Amino acid sequence: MENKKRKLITLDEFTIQQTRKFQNATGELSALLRDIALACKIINKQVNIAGLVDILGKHGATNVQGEEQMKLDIFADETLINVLQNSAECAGIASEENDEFIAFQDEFSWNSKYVVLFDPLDGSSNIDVNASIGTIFSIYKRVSPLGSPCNEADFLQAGNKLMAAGYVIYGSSTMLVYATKLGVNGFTLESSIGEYCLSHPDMKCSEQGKIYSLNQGNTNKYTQGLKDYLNYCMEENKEEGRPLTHRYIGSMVADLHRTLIKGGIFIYPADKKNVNGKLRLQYECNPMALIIEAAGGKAEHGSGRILDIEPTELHQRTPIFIGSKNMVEKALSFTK
Ligand code: P6P
Repeated sequence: MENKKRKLITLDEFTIQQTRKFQNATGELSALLRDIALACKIINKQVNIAGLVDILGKHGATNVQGEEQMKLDIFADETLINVLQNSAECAGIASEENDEFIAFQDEFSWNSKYVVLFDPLDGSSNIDVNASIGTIFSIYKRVSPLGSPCNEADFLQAGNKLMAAGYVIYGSSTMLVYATKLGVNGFTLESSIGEYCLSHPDMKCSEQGKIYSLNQGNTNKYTQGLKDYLNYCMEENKEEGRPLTHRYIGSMVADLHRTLIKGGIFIYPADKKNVNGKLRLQYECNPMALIIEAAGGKAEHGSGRILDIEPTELHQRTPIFIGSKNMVEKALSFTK
């Protein structure tokens, strides 16, 4: 019999196949991923036509971080909230764009097993210059009792309790990448059929890379150890393949997606201005840390794993050194 042509595997088909690997899985996590994927298809449509409709530019408000909200930020946030509110699997959400978490107040949601945290449109300051931006999400199983609204404890779980995490990057193509303890898989949106199709099975972050990524404009605020590491990256050493290449898009999703695909290290350290770093733990650093660790990389805050941080506040920040295992270890040997 002739070989069957390789069939397109959609996100739904893939997550259902994955569910079968867990004995007592019920398919609820697959359904939740499908809901998030739907919300991001809706966001993707707006992102792609952002230049044509009056959705560019500033919304005229600031979020809990004091950052100016872009109109697309708000659209993305509201889209995710609306879709997840109607999901059978989500009890509530927390978002970069909202000061407090939102516990959905209907009996159906009270019996839902999961909560979702997200940065609805990371890198949104890049929207007007058409650079890649993205949605980042974390999925936790509730610790609060079913049959009642979710509560703060559900949203303050350490990253090592994550059930799944992922991102959608709105770039030259739209890709959804998500991780569970089974590994990391990437899906490219085939717009003509409206399906995310498996394009990057079993993604791995190489142990070594040639790219370092951080905002070098902040160098005068960095510690001496980090300055020494930057000099090491820029030093000529042919045997060790240096100088390294510097790439920085200023959009975490885009910088981390490149790091996952090509290897490298991404750093957003603490500095004199951002004493705890700039990036948020619960919906930027933890989800990316799960993905990179599940792909064989490393994600540290300077003296331990990002995923082991016990959160105390919803919007707390953390320094982050993330990417190829050997590069993270080398960087930390300078900064510790
Ligand atoms: P800086 C975008 O605003 C963001 O939150 C991340 O996506 C990105 O990695 C970082 O901030 C860029 O920060 O200070 O270099 O502009």
